[in-house]
Amino acid sequence: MEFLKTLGIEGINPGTSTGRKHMESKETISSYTPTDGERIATVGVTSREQYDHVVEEAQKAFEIWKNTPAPERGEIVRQIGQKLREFKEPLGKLVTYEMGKIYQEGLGEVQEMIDICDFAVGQSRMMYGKTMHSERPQHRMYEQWHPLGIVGIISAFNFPVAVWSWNAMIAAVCGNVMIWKGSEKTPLCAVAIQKIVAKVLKENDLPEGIFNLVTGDHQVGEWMTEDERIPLISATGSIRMGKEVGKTVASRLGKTILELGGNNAIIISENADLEMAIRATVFGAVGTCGQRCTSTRRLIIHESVYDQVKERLMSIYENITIGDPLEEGTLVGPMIDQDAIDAMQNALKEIEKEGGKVIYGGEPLDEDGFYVRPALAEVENHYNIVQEETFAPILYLMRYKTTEEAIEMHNGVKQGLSSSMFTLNMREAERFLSVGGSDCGIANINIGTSGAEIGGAFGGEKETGGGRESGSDSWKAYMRRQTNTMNWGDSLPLAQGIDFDV
Ligand code: UN1
Repeated sequence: MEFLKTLGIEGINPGTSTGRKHMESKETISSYTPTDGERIATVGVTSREQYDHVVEEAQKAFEIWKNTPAPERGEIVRQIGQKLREFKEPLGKLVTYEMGKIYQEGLGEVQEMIDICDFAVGQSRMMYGKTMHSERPQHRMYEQWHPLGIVGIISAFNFPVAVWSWNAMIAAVCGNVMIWKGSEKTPLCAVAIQKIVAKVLKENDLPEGIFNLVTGDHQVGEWMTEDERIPLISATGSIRMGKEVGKTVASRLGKTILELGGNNAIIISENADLEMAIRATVFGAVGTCGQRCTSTRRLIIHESVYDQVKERLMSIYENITIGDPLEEGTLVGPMIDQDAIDAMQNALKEIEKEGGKVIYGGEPLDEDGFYVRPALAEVENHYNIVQEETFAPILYLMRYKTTEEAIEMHNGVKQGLSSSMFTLNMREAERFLSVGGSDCGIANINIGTSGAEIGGAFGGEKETGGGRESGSDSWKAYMRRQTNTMNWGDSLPLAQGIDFDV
């Protein structure tokens, strides 16, 4: 595995960025490749002592970083983007090997990091505040944005590097320092990225404490969420995890950005370009083996095209290449681990129990690694299992008669991340995007639910958590807003015309 060497991955790897020799990790976690279940390497788990050391190093680094002009911070991010370009292929391979998504998607994930670096470089010169007209004479009012301090980033296995970069690159140009806890299922991706970032910092005589790494299970996550030294926690993962994180951080009045589960649907109208709709559906449902938070889980199909769509999907699913994700031509790689397969099998049973029908696939493949055949099932929207996000390639087929009914079904779940409608009818499309349409953070016409560009704000409503990351003005969540009023006159008029003579 040449790419492991290129990225500096060894048999045993430190999982803590600024861990000193005398603080070596006692515990380690192993990283396994889902492609054949073999162990790749081990990574040291961050101890409490190491954790505190990291926080202290981050605090020290903040003093330097916050006083570095924002465009200069952008220059460091530009250099990180440059290094990611250099290492795009080995990084893409590592993402594929450790997480299981196909190589095209592994490369796409690294590209997503490069894109957000470019975006953040521009943003570093555009953190604008407003000026207001004061109600008092000879007064000037304006607002400015300051960094928060340490930003804690907790990311998930399915996007082991890109989601960190959405947060870290934007937060960095804002002047924050980062502590990243990657997923314990993909620790090597985090180690590889940390090495790249540390190199750029070193080349620029900046402390590694600007970008920090910690490794471990939920214990390390709890230290972060409970830690008053970390004003903002940005967490990606399950709704169950997000509720815990939200509660803990709120109890100390900290800030959160939560990017949790989705239960994303595509509505295929009778006015759709069916070929386009079907291609988008397949990518959304089986891409990343159904393990994106934006994966297409529900397909709401107009009754007049239902049979046609169903048959077409069945025949595409029959011909989909499942196998080694590093191999060219593979469209579906493995799931992350046995637990994921078990959860999928359980969901398939639940579907039948509730009266639904699995009409295609679902079974694990009889080979090494965690391979499954993506499944199609006919269900009704109100089934308990349909209301949940099962992180697996199961696509639920449902039929509708009127647009109103389709939108009601569409919104009839607790999650609200991504959504889409396929139609060539302008009125129907606008209705889907209007206030009475999709209730999701992302709503598309004639493209699928997954594969968002970094330029937009990414996130969702309801149980998806309400956070926004990546593009648009998401940077504001990583800063504190300060309203300033400057009196340049020689008297002291009070606001609201209050008379207070002393
Ligand atoms: C995720 O699954 O957590 O829109 C993120 C997409 C990707 C990001 C997904 N750009 O599918």
